[in-house]
Amino acid sequence: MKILTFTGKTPSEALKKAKMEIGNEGMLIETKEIQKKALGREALYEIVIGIDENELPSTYKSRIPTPASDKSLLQKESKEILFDISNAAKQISKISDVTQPFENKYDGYSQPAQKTVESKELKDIKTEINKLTDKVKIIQNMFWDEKSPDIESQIPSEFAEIYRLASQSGMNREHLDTLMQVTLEHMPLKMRENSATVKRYFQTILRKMVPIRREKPLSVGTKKVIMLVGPTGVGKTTSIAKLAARYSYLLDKKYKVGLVVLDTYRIGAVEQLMQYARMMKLGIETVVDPPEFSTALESLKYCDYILIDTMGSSPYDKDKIEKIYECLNTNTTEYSVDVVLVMPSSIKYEDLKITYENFETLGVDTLMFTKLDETMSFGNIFSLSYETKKPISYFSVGQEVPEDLVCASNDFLIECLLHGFNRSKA
Ligand SMILES: Nc1nc2c(ncn2[C@@H]2O[C@H](COP(=O)(O)OP(=O)(O)O)[C@@H](O)[C@H]2O)c(=O)[nH]1
Ligand SMILES: [Mg+2]
Repeated sequence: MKILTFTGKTPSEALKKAKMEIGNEGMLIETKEIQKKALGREALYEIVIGIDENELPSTYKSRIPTPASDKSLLQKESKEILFDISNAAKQISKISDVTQPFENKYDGYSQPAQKTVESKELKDIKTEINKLTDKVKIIQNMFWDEKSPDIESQIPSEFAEIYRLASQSGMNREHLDTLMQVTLEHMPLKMRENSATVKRYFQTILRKMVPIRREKPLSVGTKKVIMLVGPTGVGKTTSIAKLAARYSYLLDKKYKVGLVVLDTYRIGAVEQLMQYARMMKLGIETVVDPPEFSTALESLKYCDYILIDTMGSSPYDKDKIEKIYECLNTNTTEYSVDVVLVMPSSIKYEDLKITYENFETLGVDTLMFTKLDETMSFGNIFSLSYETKKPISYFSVGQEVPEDLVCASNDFLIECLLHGFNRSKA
């Protein structure tokens, strides 16, 4: 047995919607006025319908939100209680005709016919139903999350699926609450009626919340210098190779690309990039001390794109960051350097934030997230860019050079966030 709710400006409008959605089967359990008519505001009624799951049209079944899987015990309990309610409701309908199969029985503003004299048996059943209804409400609220008392009371059932997806995505709790708040406040009432329209609206809000820096073709005569910074092992060198291949031969226009390796650790660690440079026949310069940085850029001035890889190893990247900072600070060339902070999407939001704070002093322009193929949840990425207001420029979705690189787009990130990473959609 499923308990469904429908809303409308009048009870009969809500009933019409119910009929359109689930046909004539089902039983009217309750009619509530959930919003009083006021100046400039329509009244809002909600009707509660109980329907046997087998009688639900197949098109409707698929739209009923499924609660979180890890709460299966609660689900079971909830189902049993719902079943009890419907059984009790059926008994009442037999005894007193209070709840009726809703076909042709209720089509106006007035409440359903009610016998004035109630038998003791009927009263007992009603009390029982009230108790069970309260229990269902408690269980429904537990499906949301115990930690968010303010938002949970406002979340309508149509939001269940989207709320579950977002809260399982690793998104920061406060961001999720803001997101739900904004969605609830701004969503037109008529869009709230089913989970499909709720989801669409929610996706629109998500898209607007996440900053993205789209790749633009270089305008004539301009050059771009891009430096990848970030912890060791996140995929900077691999990404430099992917970008180098992209700019030098994968785009419509073929650009001249040069590489710089800023080696703050030990000579020899540059070999990985040297190999890529040889394969792609690209100029490459190595910088060990900061004064060499400007010289390296000058010697690659024939290039349209100069890509700078940084490496080094020290606890919390402190020495490395200081050295990079010095290079940027003593840059005497005409080039401004676009600093891209590279981070793996496989670590949780709190760790991403610590990494960001470590590298923030370098004046981060954009964020690049790697290893999207190694994670199932993407709310951490969303939350970091939302929190820092730093746009995302690229995603790395695997180890293969050059193909596993995706230019950032809102659609791609939101798709990952709600449905997981899908290589075919990259
Ligand atoms: N699965 C996966 N592995 C990656 C990705 N990007 C880089 N890697 C791997 O991560 C390891 C470290 O990469 P590297 O570019 O050397 O990291 P760096 O220390 O930041 O320069 C290598 O084994 C790469 O193949 C990615 O998007 N997905
Ligand atoms: Mg490297």
